[in-house]
Amino acid sequence: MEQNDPVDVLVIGAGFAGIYAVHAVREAGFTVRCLEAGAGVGGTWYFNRYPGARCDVESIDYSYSFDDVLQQEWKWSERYATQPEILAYINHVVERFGLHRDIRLNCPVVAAHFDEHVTMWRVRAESGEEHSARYLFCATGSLSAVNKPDIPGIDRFRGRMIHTARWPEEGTGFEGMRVGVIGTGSSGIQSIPILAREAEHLTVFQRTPNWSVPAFNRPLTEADQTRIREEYPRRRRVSRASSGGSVHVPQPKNAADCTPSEREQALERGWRTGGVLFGKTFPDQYTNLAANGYASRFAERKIRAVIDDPATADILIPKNQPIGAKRICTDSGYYETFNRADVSLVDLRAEPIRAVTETGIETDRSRFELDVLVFATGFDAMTGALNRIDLRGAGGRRIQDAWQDGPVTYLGYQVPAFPNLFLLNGPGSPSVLANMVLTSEAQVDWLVTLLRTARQQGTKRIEARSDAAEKWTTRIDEAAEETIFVHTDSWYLGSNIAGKPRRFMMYPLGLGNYRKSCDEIAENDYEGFMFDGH
Ligand code: NA7
Repeated sequence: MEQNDPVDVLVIGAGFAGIYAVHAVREAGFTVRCLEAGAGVGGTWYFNRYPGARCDVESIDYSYSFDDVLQQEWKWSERYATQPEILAYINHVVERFGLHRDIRLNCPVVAAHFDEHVTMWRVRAESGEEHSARYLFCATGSLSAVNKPDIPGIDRFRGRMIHTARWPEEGTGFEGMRVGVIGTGSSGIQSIPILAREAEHLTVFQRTPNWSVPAFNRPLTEADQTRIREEYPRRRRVSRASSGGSVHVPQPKNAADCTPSEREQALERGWRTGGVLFGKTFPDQYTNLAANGYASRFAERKIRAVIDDPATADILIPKNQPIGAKRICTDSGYYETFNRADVSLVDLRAEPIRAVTETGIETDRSRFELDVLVFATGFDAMTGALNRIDLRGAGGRRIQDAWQDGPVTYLGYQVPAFPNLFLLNGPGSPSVLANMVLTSEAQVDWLVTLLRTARQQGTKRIEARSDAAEKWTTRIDEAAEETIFVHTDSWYLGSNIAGKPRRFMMYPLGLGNYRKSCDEIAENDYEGFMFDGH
C-alpha cells in the first residue's frame, strides 16, 4: 500500500471551498494535500454537467474575492454563468495559483480515523493509498452525495439511465429519443427546457411541484464589466456583512406595512430581479407566513400567465408550500416548456410510479415507453458525503452515531469527539443559504487563524466542547422555527431521504451574523473549544 509523507492539513474535496483551503493554508506556511474524487477539480461544478446547469447566484458575486487582481482580470460573460464557464474559472484559479501540485485527482476517500496516540488523522483512499495529517478539512460538498431513488424494477430498464449530477463529460445527444425525467427540483427545472428541445418526446414525472422564478439572465456588456471592476471593493464589503453574501437587500417595509400598490410594485421589482432573489422582496418574507403569502400568490399569477393549459398549471403550481421554504428555482423558460406538443407532464401524486420496466415506467394508470431515464432526484444533502466515509473520531466514534438524531456541530466547524477535524460548509454553517464562495473564504480564513494560534501556542489537539456544540445547534433549531423553512419538507431538513432525522441543517441568521459570532468566539480565547484538552 502506498504511504505518503504526513502533512499538516489534509483537505478532502477540490471544490470552491477545498481549493481556497489549499491556497490559504499553504500561504500560512502549513504543508497541505488535497484529495479529490473526480478526475478534475471543481466539485459540484465538475460533476453537475447536465444541460442548462447554471449557478443561481450572480457570477460576479459567486467568485473568489481573496485576490483583487484575480477578480479584476476575470470576465464573466453572463449574469448567471453556465457550468462550463464556472468550471473554466475554477481551473483558471487552480492554474494561476499553482494549486495542482497539492491536489490529487481520482482519489475518493473511503475512511478517515483519528489516531489518538499520535494525534493524527489516518486517511485511506479507494485505491488503498494512505495519508496522514495533523488536521483534516472536509470540503466534501453540501450537494455531492447523489440520491438515486430505489424504485422497484429500476435495474431492469434496458435504456439509458443518467443522474443529472453524473452527466457524461462527452454529453448525450437525445435526438430522436423518448426521454423521461424524474424530479422537478432545480436540476430538473434547469435541464427540462433543453432536453425538450433535444428529445423527440419528453415526459416529466413530477411528484412535488416547486416554485421557480425566471432568471432574467443576460450577457454582461463592456459597460457592465467596467462598472463591476470599479464596484468590486464595495460590493464585497457589503456582501460579507450581508445575510445572503450578496449586495441585494429587500426594500425596507414589511409586507403588511405596504399599501396594496406598494406591495404590487415591490413584488414586480422583486420578480424582475429574478430567481432566488425574488425571496428578498420583503424583509419578513422568510419569517412571516402572511408576508410570504403575498409573494406566493403573486408568483402563482405570473406562472399561470405563461402556461396555456389551466389544468397543467394546476399541477405545476405548488400548494401549501410557502415560496422559498424550498430553495426557489431559477429558470429560463421552464413553465413555457409545458406548452409544447412534444412534452407531457405526469402528476405522480395522482398516479404514483408502480415500477420501472424493461422499456419505461409504469404508473398506477399508464405505461410510458422510454429510451432514456434521467434522474433529477437530488442529493443526500449536507451530511450525505460525510456519512458515506468511514469517519471515526476519538475512541473510534463513528460520525453516523454522533449524528443519529441529526447533525450537531460547533459553529459548523467541529463535531465533539472528532478532534482536529474541521468541516467546510458543514451543517450548522450558513452553507447553501449564503453565497458559498464568500462563505468558504470566510470559513477558511477563520480556520487558518485558529491553526496559526495553535501553532504559536504549541497546541496539538483542538476539539469542540459538547456543551458548546449543543448550545450552537439549539440556537439554530430555535432560529429555524421562526422561519418558513420548517413549513415544508425539503432537503434543507433532510426529509428527502428516507429515515434521515428531521433537522434544519443550515445556520439561518445570515453570513454577516455568522462571521460576527465566529469572530467574537475567537476574540474570546476560542470559547467553546478545548486546546489539548483544556
Ligand atoms: P432536489 O431539489 O432535491 O429535487 C429532487 C427532485 O426529485 C424533487 O422534485 C423530488 O420530489 C424528486 N424525487 C426524488 N425522489 C423521487 C422519487 N422516488 N420519485 C419521484 N420523484 C422523486 O434536487 P436538485 O438536484 O434539483 O436540486 C438541489 C439543489 O441544487 C437546489 O436546491 C439548488 O440549490 C442546487 P419530492 O420533492 O421529493 O417529492
